[in-house]
Amino acid sequence: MFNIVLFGPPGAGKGTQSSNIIAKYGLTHLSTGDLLRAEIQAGTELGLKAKELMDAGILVPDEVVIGMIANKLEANQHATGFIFDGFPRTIPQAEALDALLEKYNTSIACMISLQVEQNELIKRLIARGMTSGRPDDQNEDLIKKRVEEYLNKTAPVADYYNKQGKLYNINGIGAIEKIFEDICKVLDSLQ
Ligand code: B4P
Repeated sequence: MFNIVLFGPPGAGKGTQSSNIIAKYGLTHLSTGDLLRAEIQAGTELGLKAKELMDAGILVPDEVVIGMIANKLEANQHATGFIFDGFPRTIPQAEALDALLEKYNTSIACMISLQVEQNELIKRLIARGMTSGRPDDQNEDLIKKRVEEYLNKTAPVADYYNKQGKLYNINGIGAIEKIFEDICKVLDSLQ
């Protein structure tokens, strides 16, 4: 299995680049943001609880997202590999992911970290909010709260993978195709 973590602040281009990576490398996409939004759409109890937190720009509890990922891994044991998009977002999530993958005799090959500065993130998410209808993209204060959550709780996850020699920083500003090319160079060198 070839497993990668796609990492970056809200609006860095994770969802955007995931689509490109999946199309080229045939990996199975696991986006905790998408999984949570599907729960909200389905009106489940989990979705109702998650919605309150997501609409406030706050991370949902670790055990909730870890449980969702565990179920997906079990259901896709024969995949050629996974792209983890927006997960792990905390150190306990990263530790849980390593333990889960070990159960299936596999591991993370690399973390691709998209580097984008805050003003650009805010600009992108406000623009997306105009068409996506996503409640968490609707105003600048809320977006700043998400970036603050990222800086406090998520940014340290990069160091976790750096210590394992698996962190690759990629400039996330500029043409989507150029950023994808830079990502491919890393992925091709590891396959
Ligand atoms: P996510 O769904 O992961 O959403 P996101 O951080 O906003 O990033 P996304 O991937 O969607 O955006 P992208 O950068 O592609 O999370 C939403 C919420 O769910 C979190 O706040 C949290 O509450 C909860 N959650 C999810 N996972 C969790 C976890 N593991 N633990 C706890 N809570 C969790 O794109 C943004 C915009 O930029 C797009 O409009 C795109 O077109 C544009 N764009 C992309 N690349 C560009 C480029 N190069 N130039 C210009 N624009 C670009």
